[in-house]
Amino acid sequence: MVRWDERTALVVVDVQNDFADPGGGLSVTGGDSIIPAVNAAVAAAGVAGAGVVYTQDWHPPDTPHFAKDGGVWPVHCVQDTWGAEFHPDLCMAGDVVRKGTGGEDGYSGFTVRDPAGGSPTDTLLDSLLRERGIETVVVAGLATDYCVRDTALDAVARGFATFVLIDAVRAVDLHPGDGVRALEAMRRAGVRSALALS
Ligand code: VGL
Ligand code: ZN
Repeated sequence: MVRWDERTALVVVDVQNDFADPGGGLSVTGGDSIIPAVNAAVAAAGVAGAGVVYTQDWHPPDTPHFAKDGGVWPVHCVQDTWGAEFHPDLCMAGDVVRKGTGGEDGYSGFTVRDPAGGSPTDTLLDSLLRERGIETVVVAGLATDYCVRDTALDAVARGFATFVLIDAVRAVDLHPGDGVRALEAMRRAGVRSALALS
């Protein structure tokens, strides 16, 4: 059970058209079905004075993140396109942290990786949480087996008490079972599971 308070922040990961809409460039099966649960968490956080931060995958048209440029993914979340916009049903009530803006690779909301050297640099997420005195991070969004997993693992590694809302995440499941394995990896690292809807 998450106890929402001023020292807790909900991090909503990449609930953007390309992931959440069935017609999106990297559509996650059932991606849009999590939105009511995500919105319930946004509302619960708001009532309790907890923070809400939204991450936004924000790629340039050419990036080694994409298969056409040597990476693994179909083109998705290109800056200033429909696919990169937040899903229209998502309740917005907080700051946005963009990632991948300069063509960097990586999945976590906390870091991006230089596509050449692979060395990580921080996004604004960590400083945003720390300047508000956040101690607990609650993660929801897309996708369980990539950006949700890496964001939750980074949160726990950075010393935040960390929860994942299992009814407010969905997996890409490129290989069957990836989502389940990601939840297991999070659990092993000390991430606790909770429900957005109860
Ligand atoms: C993501 C693959 C590529 C995600 C982002 O948000 O989980 N997955 N870019
Ligand atoms: Zn991406």
